[in-house]
Amino acid sequence: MDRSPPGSSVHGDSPGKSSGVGCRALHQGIFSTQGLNLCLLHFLHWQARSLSLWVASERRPGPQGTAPSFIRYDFCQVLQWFAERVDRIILLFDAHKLDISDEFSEAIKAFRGQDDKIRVVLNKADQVDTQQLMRVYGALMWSLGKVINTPEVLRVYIGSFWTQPLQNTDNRRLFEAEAQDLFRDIQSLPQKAAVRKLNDLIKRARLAKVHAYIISFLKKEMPSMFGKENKKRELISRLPEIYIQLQREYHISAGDFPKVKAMQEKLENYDFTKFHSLKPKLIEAVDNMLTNKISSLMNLISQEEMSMPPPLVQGGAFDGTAESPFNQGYGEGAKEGADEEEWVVAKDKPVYDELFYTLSPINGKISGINAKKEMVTSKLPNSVLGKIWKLADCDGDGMLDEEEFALAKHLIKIKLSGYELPSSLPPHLVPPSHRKSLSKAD
Ligand SMILES: [Ca+2]
Repeated sequence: MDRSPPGSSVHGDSPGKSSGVGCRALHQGIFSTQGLNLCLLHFLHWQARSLSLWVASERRPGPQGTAPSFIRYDFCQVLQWFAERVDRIILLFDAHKLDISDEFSEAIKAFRGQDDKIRVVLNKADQVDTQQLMRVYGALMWSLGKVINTPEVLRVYIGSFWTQPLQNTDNRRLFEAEAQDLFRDIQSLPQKAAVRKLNDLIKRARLAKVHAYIISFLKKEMPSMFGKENKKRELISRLPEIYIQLQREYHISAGDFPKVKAMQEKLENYDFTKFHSLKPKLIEAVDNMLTNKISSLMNLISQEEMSMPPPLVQGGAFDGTAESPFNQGYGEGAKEGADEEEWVVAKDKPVYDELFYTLSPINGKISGINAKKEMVTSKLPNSVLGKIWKLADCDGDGMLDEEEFALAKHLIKIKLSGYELPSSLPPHLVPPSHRKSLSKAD
């Protein structure tokens, strides 16, 4: 079995070397797990600054349904190699046949230590109804919780990521919002790439330090004349104790040490007498870097980003719908009526007017107290009603005129239909009689 990292053969140039512009799906490879058909890897790679890895739970048979014959590497090691180098790992699951196989669990375990890079997509969610979808979502979170260790709740994007008509349109708005969230996440990756690389450097520096402690300890323990082989064997079997001793002596957490078993296997092949002794000056230099230099580098990164914000990912799914009526939320909720000449609230105003005159207006305006009596019947929480009040009372006189009241009712309707309220009143919602006074104030 070929255990060398797949860097040159699979991926061509290392991510750091190539220089592309914009986002391109550069590489698409098919890998198989040991004897188990395969997972699909899909790499997004842009601007030499970030790299995404997609792993699908999908398995495909080899030619004519036979097992693929090109199994020549340790699949989990391949995944691990990529996981260390990418900015984002996206796991895809199908909502209509949720199945986390043992192989897929193993693959996820290969991402250990990179858990914070993992995002999950619950795909083809349009093929089940809402009730099933909720059950599948719960089951997925439960299963993933057992294999992925993150302090935060794992982000799962629900949607239907293909171009076919939706089978079940109940959750269309949810799918669109989720897709936008996912795109925004991917788009912002280049901004975080520099910080991530710096974090990798810190991780590696700490590993190198621990390595130096282990190696120099083994060297120190070796006899100068006889019994070298016996001593070596003894030291290898005592490695777990040695780890604990070094942890105490140098105040290093156990998590910074390499895995005992892998280390024991590797040590078999070395002559311990040829190891170097500990060089305190070098350790000092690493410590100095970790405590002082890194923070100045961090400052440099934020300065650089302020003077020249890194470009967002463009192309592919990121192009197209942004400026069209099919952009998410276009013409819906608070944006309804944005491109109409008539005030959108006017449609339902006769109904609102009738209500208005039951609230004892004085000089064409109702008081805050009377407006409140009516508005709380919506059962919206006071925090939301307070926001609506602020938006609706355009002139800020603490009372609502006929139009302001209609606007308040319109905003309540928007909120009750499940849309978000705007943070400030968009021009098309400003009541006609208030438009002039507002523009004068400008
Ligand atoms: Ca008012």
